[in-house]
Amino acid sequence: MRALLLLFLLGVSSPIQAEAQTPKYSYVKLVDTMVAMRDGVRLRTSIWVPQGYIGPLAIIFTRTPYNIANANGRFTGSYRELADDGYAFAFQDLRGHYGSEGTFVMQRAPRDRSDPKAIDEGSDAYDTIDWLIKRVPGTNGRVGMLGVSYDGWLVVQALMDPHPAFKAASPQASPADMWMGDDFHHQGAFRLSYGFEYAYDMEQGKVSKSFTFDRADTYDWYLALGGLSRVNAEVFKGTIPTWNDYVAHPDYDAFWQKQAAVPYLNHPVTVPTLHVAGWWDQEDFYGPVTIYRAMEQHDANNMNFLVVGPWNHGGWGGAGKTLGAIDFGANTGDYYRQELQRPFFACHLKGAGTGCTPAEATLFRGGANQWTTAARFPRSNGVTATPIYTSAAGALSFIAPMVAAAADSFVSDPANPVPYRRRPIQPTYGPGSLWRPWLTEDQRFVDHRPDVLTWQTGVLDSPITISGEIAATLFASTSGSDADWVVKLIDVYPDSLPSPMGGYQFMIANDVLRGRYLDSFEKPRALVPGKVERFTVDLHTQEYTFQPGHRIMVQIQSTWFPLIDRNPQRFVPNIFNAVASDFQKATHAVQRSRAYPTHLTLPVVR
Ligand code: PG9
Repeated sequence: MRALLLLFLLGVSSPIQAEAQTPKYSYVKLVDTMVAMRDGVRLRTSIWVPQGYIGPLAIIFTRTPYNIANANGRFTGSYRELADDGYAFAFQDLRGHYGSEGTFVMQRAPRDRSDPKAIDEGSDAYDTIDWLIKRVPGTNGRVGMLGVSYDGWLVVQALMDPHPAFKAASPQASPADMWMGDDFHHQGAFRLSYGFEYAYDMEQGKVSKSFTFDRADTYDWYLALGGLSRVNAEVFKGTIPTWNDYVAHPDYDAFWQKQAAVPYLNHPVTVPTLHVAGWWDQEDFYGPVTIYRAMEQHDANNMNFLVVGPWNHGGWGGAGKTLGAIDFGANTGDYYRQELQRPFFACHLKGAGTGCTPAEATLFRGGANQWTTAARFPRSNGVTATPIYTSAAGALSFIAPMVAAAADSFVSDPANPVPYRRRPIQPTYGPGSLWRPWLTEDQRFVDHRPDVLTWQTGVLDSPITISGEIAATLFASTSGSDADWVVKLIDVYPDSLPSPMGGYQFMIANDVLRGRYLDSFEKPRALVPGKVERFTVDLHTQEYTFQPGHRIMVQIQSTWFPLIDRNPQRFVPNIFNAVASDFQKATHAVQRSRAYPTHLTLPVVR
């Protein structure tokens, strides 16, 4: 009855559908309607309310490119604790996808504020919040937003110029910068399989559809492509706008800089915000931590908080006890949703409880398998930046090398690139795909390869805990004129454990740098064959304990395929235009001498 009344007041004619069930409330779809934005484009929006709830409702709002038709599934999934508390939930298809009008633009750059007619995802969020509080009767006028990944990025866009009724935000796994560290590139290296498959999926039509590969193992398919120039010549034929953008903007130019979130968050934090990230997020780990850190610069009123758990992309929506073969000992996802997310929204949106200000940073410490908190992240006290060096005979040591000249070298062959995960590599989101947990895969599947260099410590006799930023400093050369550097920090489990965990090589930090960006991400340059250069590879942050009985391992390789496209190893101005004959074998050498001490810098907790 209440739902019928609200529907009448909203002035819309869609039929009510009693669909979703949650343990505490049944949610009914109050309305499924088109909401007009400031430029007249209408976005499909649905609102769900709990039957039998007494009192004014706060609104939780999620925008998505992934179709709101089945949004009620969230009430028994990742939103179940929130659903139990009773909210009006609003869901909206963003422009140009599924039920919404307008044009979809991948990661639409924030609008020019001096143009009153301009729109962006932030203005769409603003206009919708305005509509929600004016048109949905019986609410308390407070709106929260949350979402994972693209949906999380849409929360961040709404934070750039927040509506006054926007009272709590949780951007989760939001990308920050698609060239620097999220889905499409990492430090200049193109994420081929994701960049190709996701762009096709989102842009071949208004409704998502996966690319059909004619090979069972996409490693074979991508290798047979030869140079990336064949993608438009033979596959996409210019029809996928995001692919055309990759080709037109191979370097960190204004196109990518304008899209990156951080410069637009350069104002005091006024909306309490809970950022969420997973240490083993295979898509967007760089983003949430970067956005948290940027907003923290403007958080005089302590409204900005971070949670990082032992999760892959969105893993906090499930139990979160295991990821791949790794067992974290407790249901960390349940803990997050119940103990952090639920109280945060209840406090800010309903004035209930004390969850408004969680710890500044709540971090799950893998290895020790426990939650910790920090007053700052990265921590400013109790951590020493400690170099660990590559040494002779595959040793990894806290003692700097003393030899005058020494190096480890390998031949990197673009015709035989190192797979990033065990083959066959299924389409990213295809049936049986092992994409989601791949960052936890046992790295033994490649460590015997001649093009993967490995160094490890002896067995540790006491724990080593790290917390904060990890970086690799490589003194390296190539016989070619361009090279990629992939660095992996690994926890090697004791051999005494039962199989498959005995000797398991668990990667805890990793990333890639495309050598041509040695001096500048905007202006690539050819490397001088044979010249030793200093390359810094950002391995981002971790909170982790290497336990006694374990070893610390570092691997360096130059290919990670087809996660990362192959570097031709001969400098060409734009790798997206490369043809098969541009690719050549090269010998790479990683130095380990007094003058050139290749090392990782670990944030060791004292
Ligand atoms: N990782 C996905 C994505 C987000 C934003 C842009 C492009 C891709 C996602 O899971 O939504």
